[in-house]
Amino acid sequence: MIRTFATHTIRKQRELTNSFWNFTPCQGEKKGTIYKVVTPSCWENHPEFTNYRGEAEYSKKFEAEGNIRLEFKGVSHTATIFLDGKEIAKHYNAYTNFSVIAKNLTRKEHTLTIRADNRFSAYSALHIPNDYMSYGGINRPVVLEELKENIYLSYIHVTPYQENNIWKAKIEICIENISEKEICTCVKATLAGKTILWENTKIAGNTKLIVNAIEEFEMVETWTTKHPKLYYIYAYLIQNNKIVDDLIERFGFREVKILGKNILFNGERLKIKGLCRHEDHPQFGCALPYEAMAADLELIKHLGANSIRTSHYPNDERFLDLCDEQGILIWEENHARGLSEENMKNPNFEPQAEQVIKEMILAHYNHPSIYIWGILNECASDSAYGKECYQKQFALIKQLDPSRPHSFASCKFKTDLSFGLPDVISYNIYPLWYHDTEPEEYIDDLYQWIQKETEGSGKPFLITEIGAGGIYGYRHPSHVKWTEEYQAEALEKQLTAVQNYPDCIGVYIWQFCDIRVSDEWFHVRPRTMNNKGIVDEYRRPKLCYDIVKKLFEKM
Ligand code: ADA
Repeated sequence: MIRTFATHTIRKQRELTNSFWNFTPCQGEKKGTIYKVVTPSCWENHPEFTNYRGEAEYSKKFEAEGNIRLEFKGVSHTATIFLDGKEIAKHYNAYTNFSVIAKNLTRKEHTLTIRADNRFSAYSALHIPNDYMSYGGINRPVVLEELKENIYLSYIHVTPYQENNIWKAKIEICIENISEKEICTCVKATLAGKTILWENTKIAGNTKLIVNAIEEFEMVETWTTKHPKLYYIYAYLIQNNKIVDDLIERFGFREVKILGKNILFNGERLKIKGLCRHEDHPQFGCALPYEAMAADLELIKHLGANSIRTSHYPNDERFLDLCDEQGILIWEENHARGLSEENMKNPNFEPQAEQVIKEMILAHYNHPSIYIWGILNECASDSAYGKECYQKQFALIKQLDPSRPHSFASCKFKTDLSFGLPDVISYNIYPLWYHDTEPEEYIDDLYQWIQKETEGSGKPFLITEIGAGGIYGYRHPSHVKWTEEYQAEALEKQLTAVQNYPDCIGVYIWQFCDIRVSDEWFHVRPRTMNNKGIVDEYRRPKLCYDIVKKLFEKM
C-alpha cells in the first residue's frame, strides 16, 4: 500500500515494494551473497543480519518507457539510487520522502538498484548511536509513476482557515516542466463542490510554477477529533483538451491558533492526552506494515489517547493517513534526539536537519491531524550556538507553513535559553524516575521558573514526555524500579499531577511501546531496549496500561 487513498487515477502508478527484491550486503562475510527479500523491510529482521551495520544493495527489474518518476518514501538511512547501473539520486535520512525523474526510457526491462547504508560516521549528523535504533533497508514504499508528458503535477497544498465564521482555503498547486522549452498548459482543480481553472499557464523549461487561489466554502463540515471529516482535491493538467496528468490530495477543514496559554483547535481549547511513539517493532524494525500501524492505533484509541508525538522523526504517510481518518492529533517533528552542542557543530547537522524540515512539510502539509511542528528533541537549547540553530529552523518552519504552531521538547530544566523562540513551551520530565522528586512539586517549580525567568512566560505549556521504566513480566513485592508495579505507581502520580495542574495543556506519556535501542546503549538499557512503554515491544499491556486508560478517560 502506498497511501490509504488513491493519489492518481490518470497517471500510471505502481508500487515496486510489497514484492521480492534481490538483496546483497556490500561488506562482511556474506558480501556478494544474493538473497531474495520482501520490501519494505529492515535487514535487521533477516536472521543473518540482525546486527549488520554497513551497506547493502537491493535490486529489482521493471518494464517502463518514456518519462518516469520514482518516489522513495523511506530508505534507512542513506540511499544511493542507480538506474541501469547509472547513479541518479542520493538521499540522507530514513524518515523523509525523495523522488527522481528519469527521462526518455526505451521500452524494455530496466534495473533499479538501491544502495542503503546504516553506518554511523561524521557524515551522519542525525542518525547516531541513540536511545532508539537506526535500522538499515528500504523501510517504506518505493513507487514508480509513468508521466505522459514533459510536464506533471508535483504537489498540492491546501490551507484551510476561517474568516467571519466561513471556511476558506488557500490552494497552491505546483507544476514542473522537465523539458528544455516553455510549455503552455491548463490547470483544473475540483474540491468540495468548487472548480478552479488556471488557463494559458506558461511554464519555462526546467522550472516549477505554483498556481494559487483562495476559495470560500459555505457548506463544508469541520474536521474534528470526534468527526474527522475529510475532503479530496483533484487536480488535472490539460493539454489540447486532453487530461495528461492528475494528482489527488486529501485535507480537512480545521484551524489551529495560539491564544495566550492555550492552543485553540477550531476555536476550542486543546487538551492533549497523548503518547510518544517510535516506529519500531520486533518483527519489522522501523518498517511497520499498514496492518501493524492500524493495530497500534486501535490500542492508542482504546487507551483514550487523542494524540501521538512522532518521536523523534517524520512518520510514515500511511500512519498519518490513519490518524487523519480516525481523528488522532499529531505532533510531528524533524529528526533529532539528544544532540549535544558538539553534535550540532557537525557541519552536516544544520543542512541535514533543515532538509528534513523541508521534506517533512512538503510531503505532510495537508494532513489535518498534524496540529504542530516540533524540532530538535532535547538538543542544545541551553547554549547560545544551539539557540541559533533552533532560531533558523523555526524561521524555516514559519516560511514553509505559517498555519501551524511550532515547538521543541526541552530537557534542560532551568537552564534553557531558547524559550523566546517557540509558540509552545514543551518539556520532557521524569520525576520519580531519573530523580525522586514528587511530580506536583517538580511541575510547579519548573512552571514558575518559566513564568518568572524566561521569555516563555504566558505561552502554552505542554509536557511532551513523562514516564518510567517497567520490564514486562518483572513483578516484585518490593515494587522497585523496573518492576511493572513501580512503573504503574509512578505513572499514576505523574498523570494525576499533570491533570491537576491548570496551566498545563496536556501530556505525552513516554512511551507507547518498548523499542530496540542502539547496541552502544546496552549499559543503560536493560535488554538493550527502552523499557518505558506502556505496552512491551509485542504490544502486550503492562500493569500501567489500565491505569493510564482510567486516567485518560478522566481527562
Ligand atoms: C528523553 C528522550 C527520549 C528517551 C527518554 C528516556 O526524554 O527524549 O527519546 O530517551 O528520554 O527514555 O530516557
